[in-house]
Amino acid sequence: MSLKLILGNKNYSSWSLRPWLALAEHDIPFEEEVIHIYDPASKPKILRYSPAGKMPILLDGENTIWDSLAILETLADKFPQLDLWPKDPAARALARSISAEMHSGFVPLRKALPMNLKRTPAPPKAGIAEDVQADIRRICEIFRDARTRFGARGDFLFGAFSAADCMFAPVATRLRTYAVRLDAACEGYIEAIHHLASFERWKEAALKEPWAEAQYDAM
Ligand SMILES: N[C@@H](CCC(=O)N[C@@H](CS)C(=O)NCC(=O)O)C(=O)O
Repeated sequence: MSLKLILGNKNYSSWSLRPWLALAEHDIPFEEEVIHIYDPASKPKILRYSPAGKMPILLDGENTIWDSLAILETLADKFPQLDLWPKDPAARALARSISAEMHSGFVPLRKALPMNLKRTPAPPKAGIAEDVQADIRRICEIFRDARTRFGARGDFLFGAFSAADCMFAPVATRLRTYAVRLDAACEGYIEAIHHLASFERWKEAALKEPWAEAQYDAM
């Protein structure tokens, strides 16, 4: 059964990057359609695919799955051989917890440092407020904790590339885009995300997109 991913702009849509990375990094064949999020005419198009009206959306034969984490869970069920979640129960428990934490939290950071792959790396014009600093500290603690406990056999949070890395890849780009100073362990992880062949392909496509969003580009 063929898979199709409906995605927002690759330059800005942090949620869309996550399931795309899981499929692309594992060379799973899929079709994709990018819809310009910030064009008011796009809403009816998105709603034709999903009642939630948000992307990413996965079309899997007769099933429609929306929401980045639900799509990753679906892919983990559908392709168990990929070990999208780590096999070890303790690692799996941590991977699920931090993925859910990323999914439902870090609102100050998300608002202040939006994903913008075209932006030349530099600190945000408004500086970094204390609530955003607190989010950054917690994210780096997550990176260090997972890498120290479970990351020894590879460059990613749990060693091999996993769904947790898909969840944290967008924030890894934000930390670099806004030139946030981090310790060597966190920098090393962010570097590993940027070196993923799939991420490089996503970024190349993002840089070619014609759309610009002044509200984000001004930050
Ligand atoms: N929690 C959702 C959030 C999805 C979301 O907010 N997507 C944005 C793009 S980054 C969107 O589709 N916005 C279009 C709109 O609100 O009209 C997920 O994890 O997929």
